[in-house]
Amino acid sequence: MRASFPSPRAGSTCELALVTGVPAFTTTLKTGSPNVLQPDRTAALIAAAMQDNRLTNDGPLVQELESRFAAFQGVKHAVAVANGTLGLQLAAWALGMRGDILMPSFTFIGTAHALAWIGLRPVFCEVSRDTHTLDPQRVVDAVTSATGGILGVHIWGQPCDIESLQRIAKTRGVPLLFDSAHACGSSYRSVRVGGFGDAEVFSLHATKSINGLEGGVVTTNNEDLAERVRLLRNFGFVGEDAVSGIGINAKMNEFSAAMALANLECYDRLFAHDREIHEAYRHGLAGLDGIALQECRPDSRRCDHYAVVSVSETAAIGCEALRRVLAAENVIARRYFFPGCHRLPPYNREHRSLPITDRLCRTVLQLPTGLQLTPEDAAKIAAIVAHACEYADEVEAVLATREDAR
Ligand code: T4K
Repeated sequence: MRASFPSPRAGSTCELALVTGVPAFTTTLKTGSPNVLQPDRTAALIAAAMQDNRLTNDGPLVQELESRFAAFQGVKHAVAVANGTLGLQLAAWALGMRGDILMPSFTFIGTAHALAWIGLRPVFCEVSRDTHTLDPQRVVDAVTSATGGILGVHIWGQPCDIESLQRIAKTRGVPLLFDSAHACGSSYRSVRVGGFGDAEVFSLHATKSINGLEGGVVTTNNEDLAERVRLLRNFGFVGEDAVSGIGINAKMNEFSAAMALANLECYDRLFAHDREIHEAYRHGLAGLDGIALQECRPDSRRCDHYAVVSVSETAAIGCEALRRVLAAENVIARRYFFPGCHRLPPYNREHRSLPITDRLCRTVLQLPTGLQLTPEDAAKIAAIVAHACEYADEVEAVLATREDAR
């Protein structure tokens, strides 16, 4: 193994695994690694569901999850669905969204795909460089007669500038939907997200803070809208053999609900743990030129499930080089959402100039969080980043050798 690594420069004191071949962590730490907070409780709930032979189709665990989730997010209605993507589609459909939907490009490709799949046209607007969420002024600039809705994304759990987006949507008379896939537990001006705009959509994917294997929740304070989403998620059935109209299968199953319920019960533990992880990263990265942990807007409180680091042009090391340094240490950092939806097919057929989005895609890196690591591990990762900055020249030289060898 060791032979595949270049010899450290004579006299070098660089201790990075990229150079020495000896990783700092023996277990791989992954950005997005699922958290299972109560395995025994989850297993017991699943066993009971099997015992009762109640597995899906609006079962008791799904109903329990809906009522607990609504209480948790402080919203009147929560409709559980099979995943966040379907949740976005159902909500957009139920809201009667048509034509062009103004949304950020700086998001998971699934956000754009969800709209395009049901015949809507994502129109990408620029985001704010500080919050990474839609820049309201750019939304105003992008409105045309074809605009049929606005989709804000609370990226990294950071709530959008909700008040401004609500004002724009109201003035233009278009529906406002929030992709809250990352935002379980986040709040805006002391109010938990979930009841803003016309509806919000959460993801309970295994990689999210509340893990339901796969899953999503549509939330709203509008009873009629919630009812429409309920009908849509179950083929439009209003009785055993009558339908209200077109519908689809977007039902959550009981196993997913069991996992999500058990995790939701212990959310505070994960929330507090991730806060400590953030603190360790913040402390360890402080003082590094051009490298900083992304902070929450002062008017919001964010769940800290994502640890987002910006690696700007003034940093000693580049974002991709840093990702590779960390990978050699068994730390899997991610470059969400490189290269940006507007640069991926089919959306790249239209040219959109989004310099802030492009820059974020180039310079933003996500680090591991969750129960897989301790705050001490996070401090160690931050120390690796600092060490990589110190030995940036050596890192670049090693990476160049690797490229040559390909
Ligand atoms: N809107 C936004 C803003 C979103 O971020 C998402 C989803 C959606 C909408 C759509 O919601 P859903 O329809 O998904 O409910 C993940 C997820 O698949 C996706 O849900 C998520 N966003 C997206 C940001 O990330 P990857 O590509 O990161 O997953 P993957 O397989 O690389 O897993 C991450 C790491 O965790 C890997 O190192 C492997 C590890 N892992 C993963 C799973 C699933 C495990 O160790 N065990 C596991 O079971 O996509």
